[in-house]
Amino acid sequence: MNDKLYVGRPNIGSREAFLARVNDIYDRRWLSNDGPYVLEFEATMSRLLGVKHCVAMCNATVGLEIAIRALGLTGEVILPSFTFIATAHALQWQQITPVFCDIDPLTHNIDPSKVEALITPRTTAILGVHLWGRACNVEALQKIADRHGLKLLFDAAHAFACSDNGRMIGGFGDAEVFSFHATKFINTLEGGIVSTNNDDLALRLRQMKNFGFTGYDQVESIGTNGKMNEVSAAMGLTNLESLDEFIAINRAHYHRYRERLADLPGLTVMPYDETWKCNFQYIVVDLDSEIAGISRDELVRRLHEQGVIARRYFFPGCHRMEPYLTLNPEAGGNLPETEKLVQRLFCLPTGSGVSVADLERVCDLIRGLVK
Ligand code: T4K
Repeated sequence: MNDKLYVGRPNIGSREAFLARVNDIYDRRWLSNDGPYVLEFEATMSRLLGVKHCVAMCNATVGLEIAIRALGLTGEVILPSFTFIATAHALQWQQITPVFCDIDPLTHNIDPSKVEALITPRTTAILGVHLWGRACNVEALQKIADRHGLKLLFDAAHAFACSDNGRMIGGFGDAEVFSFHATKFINTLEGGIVSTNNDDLALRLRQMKNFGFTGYDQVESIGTNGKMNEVSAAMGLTNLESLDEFIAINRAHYHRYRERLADLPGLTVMPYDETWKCNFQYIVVDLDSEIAGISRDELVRRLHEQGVIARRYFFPGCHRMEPYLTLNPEAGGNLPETEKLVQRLFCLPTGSGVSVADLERVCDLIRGLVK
């Protein structure tokens, strides 16, 4: 298994630093419930993102669910279909209808010009996704939200250490939700944070992730268990010590992929705007199969045969997965750009688990498959 190359292979920092922290956890016997490492992780995140509050969670899906609840969302919420299924599930799980909006084919993010037509009296929010770490058109979405009295939430699962122009992602809208899952650029094994500049919202998030407790034996509202544990925070703090190194590796891999695959007909490695801060976490390839002489799925299949586990993120789009397909089988009719893109894109392995030699092998394989 280990000789295979996976998209999503974790970046891991110093073993010694992590184990030293785990030793501390043993000594302290403080394992969860706002332990010292979780508090340090939250404070570090607030500083890095330039945001007032970062509330650590057990994962981003639960973080989204809690943020949605803490913001009082109901009815319908507008979001892209071109995202990981968790974005839609976090709404549907709470009986809120996800209303899928088409994307901008250049940015792959929700297209603000298509949002207003989807607003109904039941709409309570827009949920943007900063896909691949590239910021949504935050300004346009905020204007629409303000005009219609809607909340604005961002799924920033991919966007840690990324910026929109000069501002770090983390302080936009009412709140933003980051993932630190194993496959993410910085991981806490499993984990996430919700970031916000709103004091009241931060307090509600903190209470909701801890069963609604407001003090010993005192529960004032419904809550769940969304807490991050100490080992996760220890992993996060350790990995953050290698943040610059991980970005440098990702950036170098990205440039090498762009260089080696530049001349292939019908194939483009998606560009990042390097005037913005960027984690280069995903190497996203757009394939025009007619020009390339091979279909996307055949190319991915042939790579898998050679042990390169490329991924068709985010195929086939949430609207074609259940329960959304059954609830609205016609949704695809309003999502022409999404429908096109899900047939064309795939992701290649990168990160600190991929060596330069691995990367050259992946490029050689692709060069041999595309005419
Ligand atoms: N919103 C967005 C936009 C997201 O992308 C995600 C998560 C979320 C919300 C929710 O965040 P969390 O609740 O997870 O914090 C994976 C991840 O499980 C998922 O977290 C991530 N997005 C998504 C993009 O990728 P799958 O279904 O592709 O997982 P899986 O098991 O196929 O793993 C992916 C690859 O990673 C495998 O090829 C092997 C490799 N891998 C994985 C793990 C866990 C490793 O090499 N080592 C590992 O420990 O969803």
